[in-house]
Amino acid sequence: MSTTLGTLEDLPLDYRAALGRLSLAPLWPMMRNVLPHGAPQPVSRAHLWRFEAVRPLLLEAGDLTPVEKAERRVLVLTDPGRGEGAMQATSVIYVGLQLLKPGETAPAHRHTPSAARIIVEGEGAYTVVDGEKCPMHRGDLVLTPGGAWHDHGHSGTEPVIWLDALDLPLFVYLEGSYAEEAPLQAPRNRPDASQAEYLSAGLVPARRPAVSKPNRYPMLRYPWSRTEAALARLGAFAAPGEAVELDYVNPETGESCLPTLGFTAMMLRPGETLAPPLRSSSAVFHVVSGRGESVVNGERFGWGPADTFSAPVFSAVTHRAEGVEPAFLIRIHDRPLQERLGFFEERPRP
Ligand code: GTQ
Repeated sequence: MSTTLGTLEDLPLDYRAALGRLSLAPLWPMMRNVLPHGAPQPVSRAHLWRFEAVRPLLLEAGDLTPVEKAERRVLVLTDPGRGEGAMQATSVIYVGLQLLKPGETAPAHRHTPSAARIIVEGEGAYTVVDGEKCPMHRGDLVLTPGGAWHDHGHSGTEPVIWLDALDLPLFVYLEGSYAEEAPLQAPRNRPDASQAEYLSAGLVPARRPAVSKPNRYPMLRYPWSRTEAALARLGAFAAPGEAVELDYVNPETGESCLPTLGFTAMMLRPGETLAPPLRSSSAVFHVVSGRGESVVNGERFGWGPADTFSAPVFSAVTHRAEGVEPAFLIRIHDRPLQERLGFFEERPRP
């Protein structure tokens, strides 16, 4: 049943004025804005950010703005559907490209939103997360969960660039976003948990009864070398057209590695087209290596290494690798949040 609802213009001017004076508004003229029929009507628009176009401007920011004047030297990937300066790529997902030059440090802070980084270019940088020093190599995923202290440093010789993903837009919407600052952390003198405790699937450190406080984020770094090897092995035995995709999870619980954002690593084999169902979640795809093409709601994005593109909620997306090599992508999405709120869904493609 679909009735045509009354409009604001149906109402006498003096009645509308009286409502306004009392900070009131009629629901029915705005009902379909907030409750459209059948599916949400996203404001976000799919977009491709080419790394080779962003990179020179990010390096220029390195000359224009000292890191002390930036705290974090980042160019934000802004959703064209929301106009200039939007601090988000989709409803929930913020992504930005961050530059750290050799010898620079970005001071310690912690904030309510959660973050993760995907390393794009350069060697020698590291992030210290609650005292754990996480090296950053290309393709690594490094978590900084909400409330965790983190600072960045760089002991290499070339600029380092990484992609930040945060659930910042959600926290801003909730009026829950703020940060605290502190001096640089003294890192513990031991390798991060991915190199000391969680080296092999199915093996976790034996739980000691004396350890009373469970660590909610036992592993903060997911080295790309292992992810790529695992994908190659999975792909070797997957049927053609079957998704070769691995979920980044908390190794102790199997749950998403952050509360609101999820991450998967995908391998697209040459010649195969991947056409997942429509999903109520939004996504940002980052190309770790390879070339290919994705079609998002009919819009064609040809991509290569280090490019990033977005897909709003319920997008129809297809991916295809080009050439003879597989392509590797990381998908950032907000399904964990939607599952926690009880409304995540998938629908068949039209
Ligand atoms: O590196 O801590 O892109 O706090 C935005 C906010 C990066 C960071 C961002 C941040 C950071």
